[in-house]
Amino acid sequence: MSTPTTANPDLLKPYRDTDASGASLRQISADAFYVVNEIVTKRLGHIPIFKGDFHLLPYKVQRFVAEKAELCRPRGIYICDGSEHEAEEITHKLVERGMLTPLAAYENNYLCRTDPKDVARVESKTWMVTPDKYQTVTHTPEGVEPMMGHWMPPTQFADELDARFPGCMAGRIMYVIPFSMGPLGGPISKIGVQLTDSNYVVLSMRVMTRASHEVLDALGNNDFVRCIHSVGLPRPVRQKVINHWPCNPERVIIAHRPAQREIWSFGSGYGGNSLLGKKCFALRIASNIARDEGWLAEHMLIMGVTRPNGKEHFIAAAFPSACGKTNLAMLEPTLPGWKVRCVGDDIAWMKFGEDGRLYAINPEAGFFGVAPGTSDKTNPMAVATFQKNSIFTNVAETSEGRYYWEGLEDEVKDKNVEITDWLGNPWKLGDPTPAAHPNSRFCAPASQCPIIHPDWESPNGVPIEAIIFGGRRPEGVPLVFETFSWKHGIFTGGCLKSETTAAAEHKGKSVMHDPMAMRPFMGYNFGKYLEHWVHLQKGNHQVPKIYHVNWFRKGQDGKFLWPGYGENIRVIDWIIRRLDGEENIGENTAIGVVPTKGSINLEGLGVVNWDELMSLPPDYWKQDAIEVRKFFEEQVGPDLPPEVRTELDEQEKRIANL
Ligand code: GTP
Ligand code: SPV
Ligand code: MN
Repeated sequence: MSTPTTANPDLLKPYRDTDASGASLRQISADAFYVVNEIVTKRLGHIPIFKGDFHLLPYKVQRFVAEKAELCRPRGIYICDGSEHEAEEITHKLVERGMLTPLAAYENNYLCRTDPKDVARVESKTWMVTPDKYQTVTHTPEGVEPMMGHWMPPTQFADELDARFPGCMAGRIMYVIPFSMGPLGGPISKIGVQLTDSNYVVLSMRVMTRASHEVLDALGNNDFVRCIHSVGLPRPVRQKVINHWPCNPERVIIAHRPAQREIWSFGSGYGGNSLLGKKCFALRIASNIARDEGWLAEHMLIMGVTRPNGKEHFIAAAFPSACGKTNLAMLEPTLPGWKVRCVGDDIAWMKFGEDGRLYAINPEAGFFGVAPGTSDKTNPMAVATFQKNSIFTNVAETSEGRYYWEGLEDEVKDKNVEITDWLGNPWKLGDPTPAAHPNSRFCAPASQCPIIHPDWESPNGVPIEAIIFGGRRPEGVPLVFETFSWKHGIFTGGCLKSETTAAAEHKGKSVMHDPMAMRPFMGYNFGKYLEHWVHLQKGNHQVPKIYHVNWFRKGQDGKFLWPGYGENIRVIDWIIRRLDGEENIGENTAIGVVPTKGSINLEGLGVVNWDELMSLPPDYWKQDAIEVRKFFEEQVGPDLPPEVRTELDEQEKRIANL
């Protein structure tokens, strides 16, 4: 491994250095640049480059890598090129080490088991670092903890970093992953560089983002989002490493500096904690960029729905984590003549075009989907997607080399097949503990989805006509309703609530506020966020109609009242007919326009209790109105935009008359 001593002559020219917000543009002379570059390469001199050519990196990336390498002290640096060969090499190593197990029944599918203490996002340890507290959180009364966003002052952040990152990669390799969120070079796309000491993260980022060497060429002198991730367990390791999964659960921190477009993650290797392109970049950081630039970064799926008449409509939908986005995005319609194609299953970046329509791209390149509940019956398209080149984390495994989880009971042909649960213990059908962790996930390339939309990589995106909000609401909330206006839709999104799921650390099932399905992902003051939405209705902007759905209402017997999954096309049909201007299929209620009896096609469904499914129990809604008022007063308070406050007041009056 050669030790670089001189600077790359190509780089010996003046360059423009912008801070991430573009605020301070300063010029550095060639001389000054030479000095800086000398320092950078000298620093790096002690750390070998295992792969890639450091000198071919754009200068800003060199400086980023060198600084962080100096801080984290890895035993070597590996610059990823995103190639197949690279993935094979890393996979091979992980199989040898026992971190990945090939699932022999498929092509290039692998199982990974984490340390059981590292299985989900950790909301309580996720922070936004801003000089002013109220850039991050709303003004809440004394003693009321803000629910949306966690603020950390910069001074504390510096201490927290100092206590964790120096030397944190000792004995490990620091991988450098250049990646693009969105099609490379697209007008809405953005570039990031993630440093990580987890090779599992490298393999997953390859699937979830467009990670390649071309990203560096496209980057040039432009800025990029800086992502620094460490499992937080330098070698030699003192504690026992479980399942070959290094992590440091007691010391987890996931911190964002939005002004610097920078993400620091320590201690966890799983999901949104470590695949920093996903929630950290594409939601928390991107929502800040979006606010500055006048667009939206949202926790939404994007689907194209073609009706029997051949006309296609694009819809975006925001549901909280583990509430059905992946399933809706890949829905297999039960109604004849309908076709659904998937653009994205988790995140949408949306920007108004010159024609006034709202265009959405999926910034991701893969699906990191909830495994339990996914089957040929519920989501055959997801199943088809992950038959090859996929990583399964914390699922169970059969002796035939297949994956297994709750929901696949009927698909196990040989009932005597041996199953090993996610913890590595023998498990039998009917055992009381779950075979797979409830937040176990598949990680699969979106391009493998049989119904991926032909325009899913269109750099300009697809035009959105409707936005749907929804959550798990076991009682009171009808299957579907249309909101009265853009502003009423924003208010309704702001009221979003859902039963908690295993996607985060919350224990037990309780209905929690999850406004706009963004509570865990809010990148700045929620009141300002609502204001940003409100102000998008201007000029020639054709704002989408906004709907609310609830697949999860339960009857007296505790069972779901609605069959869900592929049958949800019936609700989409109603929504599209409304978009088309069919007035007589809806009736005004206190909370919005609810389907008139019989206006949703239920043909062939068997018994559906329409009245129970669609009713608005007055007692429930009066109680809810009090709670919603309290939520907005306490949690948003003076930051609540007047337009949304008006909606709150008016809905309260309507509900009082129920
Ligand atoms: P994240 O990836 O965490 O953002 O989740 P998601 O919103 O994409 O949720 P997903 O589609 O993975 O669904 C989560 C769980 O809800 C799975 O176990 C599904 O089987 C279940 N689910 C999805 N759609 C429906 C539905 O229409 N009805 C019912 N009853 N369950 C559903
Ligand atoms: C979610 O929790 O909404 C997810 C999974 O999509 S994670 O990437 O872990 O955030
Ligand atoms: Mn999600």
